[in-house]
Amino acid sequence: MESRVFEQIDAEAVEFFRANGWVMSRTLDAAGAERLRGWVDEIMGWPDDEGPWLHYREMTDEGPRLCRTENFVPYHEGIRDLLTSGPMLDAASALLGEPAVLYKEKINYKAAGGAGFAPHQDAPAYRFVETHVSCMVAVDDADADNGCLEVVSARHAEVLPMDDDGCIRGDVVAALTWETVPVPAGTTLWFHSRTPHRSGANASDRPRRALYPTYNARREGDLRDAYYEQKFAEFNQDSGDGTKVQVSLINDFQGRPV
Ligand SMILES: O=C(O)CCC(=O)C(=O)O
Repeated sequence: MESRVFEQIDAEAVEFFRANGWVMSRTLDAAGAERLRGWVDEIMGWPDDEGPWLHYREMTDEGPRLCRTENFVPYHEGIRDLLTSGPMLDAASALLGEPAVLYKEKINYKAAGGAGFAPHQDAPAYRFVETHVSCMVAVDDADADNGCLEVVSARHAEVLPMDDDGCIRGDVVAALTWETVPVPAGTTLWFHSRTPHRSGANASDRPRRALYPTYNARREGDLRDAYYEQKFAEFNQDSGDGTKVQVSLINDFQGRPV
């Protein structure tokens, strides 16, 4: 599959997305990508205990590293504007075919030596909503060496059989055709919530940071607050067995606990 980058989410890009379950668009110019890197540096420096945002860490051979931050949009104006208005919101609406609203957001940092994600679809981890689209806005260049995403085209019609972790069952994974999708900094890879995806560990000495907003159809409600309330309630009920870094409502993250 040719990894064409659309300049914007126009009718042709929507058609590509509907057929394949993913599409790439150029979201930021060089100055915008640089600004985003600065914003992500700021968020990485936020303290653990001074806000409702949540930092998660994983153990790497170089020691503990941030692997994810979530629930930061209310506290960062630049990223809030980027994700909740203008071209990003318009693109999400075009891909959903109706007005969109931000459902949740996260940054995955994937430091050098950071872990990857098991093959999964996102839909089983979402609550309250039926119609959603996510994307990865590359903060740093993402490539095969530092653990870019791999996707399966045209398999977004249904939720595939899962294992006990809520990830795609091994025999199904083996039968799918996986494509590696390098994403240059400032470019966005949009994907359907049932598009199978996975990523490898970061085997390079460069970080692979990426911003992941998820949008839902506005007609289903503005459910961002409800999502985080429910997620943290489910985390509190089941904090896992300590062998995994619990970052999601499914056990897709392969990082080592600190
Ligand atoms: O950032 C990655 O490498 C994969 C992210 C992902 O699939 C997830 O966070 O669910």
